[in-house]
Amino acid sequence: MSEDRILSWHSAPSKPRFTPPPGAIDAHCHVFGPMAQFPFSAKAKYLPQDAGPDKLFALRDHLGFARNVIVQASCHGTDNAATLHAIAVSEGKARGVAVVDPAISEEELHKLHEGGMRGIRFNFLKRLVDDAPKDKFIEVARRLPAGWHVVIYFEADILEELRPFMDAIPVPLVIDHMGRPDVSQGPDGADMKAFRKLLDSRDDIWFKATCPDRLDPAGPPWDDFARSVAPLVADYSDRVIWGTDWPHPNMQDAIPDDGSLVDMIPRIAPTQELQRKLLVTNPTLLYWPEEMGTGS
Ligand code: 0GY
Repeated sequence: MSEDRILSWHSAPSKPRFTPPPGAIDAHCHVFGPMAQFPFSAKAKYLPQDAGPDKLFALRDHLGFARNVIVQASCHGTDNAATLHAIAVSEGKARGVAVVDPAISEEELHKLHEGGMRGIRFNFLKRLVDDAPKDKFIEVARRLPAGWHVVIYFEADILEELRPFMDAIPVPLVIDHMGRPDVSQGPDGADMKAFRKLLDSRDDIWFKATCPDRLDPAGPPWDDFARSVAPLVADYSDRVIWGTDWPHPNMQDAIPDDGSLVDMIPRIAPTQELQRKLLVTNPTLLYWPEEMGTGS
């Protein structure tokens, strides 16, 4: 294995003190490769070491989770084979979010649905993708299979610029990592205020209360993240989901202990009712809606 391939995950994460409720879903994680079977995209902006489904599912069990939502990582471009493979070998315990060429046919979208995908992701981070064509994204968002949603990944400084684009998407939106606010500003800071305004503009915008490791430069125990995010989870408790972000793409310098990430959950969702919504009810509604009797 080449030394140039990035290792971004903790080799021996601690056992969390917090026990997730039965049926808990890690709703934001990825797989990388294995490269020999699923080569990375020629356009990949990072070249990670293999982090396949066996490792992901071992971590799921170690952390006390029941299921995963696997988000296609940018290093695999628009070839979803690695993610589909992971879903296929999960024994029904994973579903996914795809990244597609906006020119994808209805037939291919249907195949992705059959393979367990329930949404597509639009990535606006310049360090991860070469282009993000808004008009083409809107076009494909208009012809997604029934029940699908769009996941959007952007940084706080382009939230306002993206508002007309997001307004034009006719299916539910799920915002990765809350649009990466500066959590050192606190719960009433400009970034959190702008994000709340976005959530208030539509009742079908969901978000991931994820990635203290990415959003809180002070590092563990991620106090700024906890104090900024807890009020958001309390105020929008029916629209928030959670995930580890394993294998933490690109996090070479501050690789988080996944057990410590799980121990953040009671700090942002202090009651059992909030924990159930965050980890079970809300992600089930998005990814296994047939279990809620609301769709397929
Ligand atoms: C994340 C964040 C990142 C990477 C990706 O698809 C990806 O490569 O999502 C990042 O580098 O910020 O959510 O996994």
